[in-house]
Amino acid sequence: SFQPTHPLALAPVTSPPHSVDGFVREFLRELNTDAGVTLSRSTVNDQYLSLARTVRHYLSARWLENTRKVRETKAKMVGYLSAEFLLGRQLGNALLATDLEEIAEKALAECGIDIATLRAQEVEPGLGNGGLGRLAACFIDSLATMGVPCIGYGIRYEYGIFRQTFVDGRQVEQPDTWLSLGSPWEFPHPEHAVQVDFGGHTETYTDGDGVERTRWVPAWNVLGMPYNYMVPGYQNGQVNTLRLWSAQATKAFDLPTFNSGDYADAVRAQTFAENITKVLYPEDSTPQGKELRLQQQYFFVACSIRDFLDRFILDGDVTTLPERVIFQLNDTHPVIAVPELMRVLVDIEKLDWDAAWAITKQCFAYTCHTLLPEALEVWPTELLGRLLPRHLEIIYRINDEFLAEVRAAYPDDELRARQMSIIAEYPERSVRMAYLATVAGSKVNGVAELHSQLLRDKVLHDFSEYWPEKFTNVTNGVTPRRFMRLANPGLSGLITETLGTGWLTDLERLAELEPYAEDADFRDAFVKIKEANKTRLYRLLQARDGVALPGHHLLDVMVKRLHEYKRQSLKLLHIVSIYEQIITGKVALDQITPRTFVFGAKAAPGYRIAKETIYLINSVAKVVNSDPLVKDVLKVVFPANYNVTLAETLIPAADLSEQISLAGKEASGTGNMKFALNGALTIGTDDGANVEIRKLVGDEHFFLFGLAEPEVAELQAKGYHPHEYYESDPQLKATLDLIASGHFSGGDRSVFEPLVSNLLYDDRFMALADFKDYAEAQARVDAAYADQETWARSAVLNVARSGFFSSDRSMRDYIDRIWHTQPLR
Ligand code: RUG
Repeated sequence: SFQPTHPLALAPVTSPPHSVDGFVREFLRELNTDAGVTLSRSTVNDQYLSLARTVRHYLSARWLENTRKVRETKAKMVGYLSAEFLLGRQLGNALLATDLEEIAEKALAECGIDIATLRAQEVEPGLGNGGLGRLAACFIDSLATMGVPCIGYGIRYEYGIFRQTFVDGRQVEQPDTWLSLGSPWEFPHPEHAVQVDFGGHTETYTDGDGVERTRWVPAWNVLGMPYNYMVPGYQNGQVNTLRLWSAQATKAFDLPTFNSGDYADAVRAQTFAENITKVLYPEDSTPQGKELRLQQQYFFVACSIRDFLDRFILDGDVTTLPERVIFQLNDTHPVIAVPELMRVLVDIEKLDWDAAWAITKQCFAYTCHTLLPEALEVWPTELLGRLLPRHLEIIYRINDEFLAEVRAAYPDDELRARQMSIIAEYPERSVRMAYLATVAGSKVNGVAELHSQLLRDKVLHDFSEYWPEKFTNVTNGVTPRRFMRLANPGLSGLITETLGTGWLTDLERLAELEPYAEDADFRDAFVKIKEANKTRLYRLLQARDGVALPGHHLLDVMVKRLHEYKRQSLKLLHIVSIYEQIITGKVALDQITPRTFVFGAKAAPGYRIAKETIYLINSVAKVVNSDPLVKDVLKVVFPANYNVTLAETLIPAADLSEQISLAGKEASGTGNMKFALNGALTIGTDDGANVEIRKLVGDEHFFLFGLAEPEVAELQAKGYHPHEYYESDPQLKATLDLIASGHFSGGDRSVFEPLVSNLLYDDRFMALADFKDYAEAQARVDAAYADQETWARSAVLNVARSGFFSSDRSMRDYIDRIWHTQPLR
């Protein structure tokens, strides 16, 4: 390695001074020398980029020091492998982590700049779909805050989750060009590019020691280009790394072809390679899309494993790997890492199979995030074998050895062996990635108590019987730095005034707020903050979407991905039901609790029913919002493009949090935690982490409704007939009839017929079965909201009793139960 001689180069790297003058100097230097403009000629974007780079300077010294320490002390690291990291905006978090908020604001004000304008300039990196990706972002924030060495590995998608627009009420996807105005938070390292192979065939050969070996003869390859991001801990001087990979062609440009005039062909290899990291989770309903997705998965884990070995196993002794890393598999997307590590250890490092398998089993742990069978990935062996022939061979051998163990443990139970096989034979021969992860992983965890129990009892039942000690639960959590301190400065300020500092990194301390639920002054202050948060939201929605909202309504919010199991349609039935009762005179206006309903949801581009549901929500909103009869009591708004940035303004304003999935379908949910921590009350089913929220906040501060999971299973078994609910419940009938009548589609009865029929004759997620109970629970919400004092008391108690849902606690659980890593001293 390079040995510097200059004394300055030998001294530790230092941060710029923590002062307004120091900050101004750094900022202007960035503007002048990096952006190459003077302040007076600079654009808002120049200023934003320079501000971001300035803040980066304050993190760099600690980052370099951290990395050095991890290498030197050979500390065991968490390698968090995730196809998604839904980071949200970086500037606010970096200013908070470095304790530079005030200094930066003053410094910019002295330059004549309002920092709020620059904050608004940042485009969030949308490198995730929803809960799973946001969870990964919360986890790396917590690990940095706890000083636990971690490297996050993922994909630098050129286009993240699509930007949702509505055209005549229908979702239209636009590309998310998050990189187009510059990306000041990343550090590209082309010199550390890694080659990743695909295709071809395998062959056997005998090595110099007479050992028979296999080698992979790939057909093509691409380069993985790393981009580093700093992951700062909260005001603790710790900075971890997130390393995202971008695909590039090995030979990007063919000059002779270009010179011959075939310009398109000259860059064909480049276009082909770059497609791998072009978009987040491309449509997988076509065979091409599926193949691309497998390419993405292999691409990023192959880069990451190579990178970890090169970077941290400096003496080349790969047998020490389990002492240096635990790779956490965030869902099945990175599971191809298992055969990849085996390939590296056996084919390249020349370990014998058993030694390699012993190492591999210690290096992985697997988190499952779902119970829906369709979300458990399987790869046809035809595809996997064509793209990764050596990996398929390795998977077959892992499976053979595993099934031999199973057969030995359960002689005469061939059915069990078949059920547990990593290879499924029907409807086509394929690899069950969740089973592979379970066989290889040292631990398998679900993400909430109920989910982990259902994993053990149902989805992975045979495995949990065979390896009971392998299974554990870690309930999800969210980072209070972003979702309280940054998103809700008002409430955070009140908590700090009341409890002093320290609660942001020790969230169980929120319990100390409990007595203040009885303190009228505290409740008053709390309510005023909620009102101010609503005003802030309404201003934003006015500016962003042109909607004007009344300040005094109960704010009822349902924000999450659009999926049938989450049951946005049930929420909609409730809204239409109230509306129907008003317009038919069944209830008087003065009996209605004025409510504003907010939806935020993206539907997967190829998910037809989900997109139709969006259209129905927008159509109902249009009719309800323009009906003078209900104008004082009902509003329905659906701001387009719900993302982390919007969540940060929406959640702190909400009164009511809608968590209404069919019991047994939502693995955990994390939005539910964010709402409770910001003082919204939950209306919810006994599903996912709702169960734990309800237990902690108490039944009287939570509106429970709906079938419990065993009841769902029972109803399913005996045969569910949704139209029977329609026929026996006049209000449900009237509600569905109103939708079917064309009332929300300009009289055209055909528009929503497929949605209505789907509910009446299929209704996979039992919205009709839960409708009545849901409407009754909503009536309890109205009654509770009528007593503002009691409501405020409940809201305060929701905050006080939700400290458990910090992602710091989740990380402690992972460390104790799975990783066994230590914080850096
Ligand atoms: O749907 C789940 C949520 O319930 C959960 O809170 C979140 C984080 O654990 O993960 C979501 N998820 C599940 N995202 N993708 C999947 C299926 O692979």
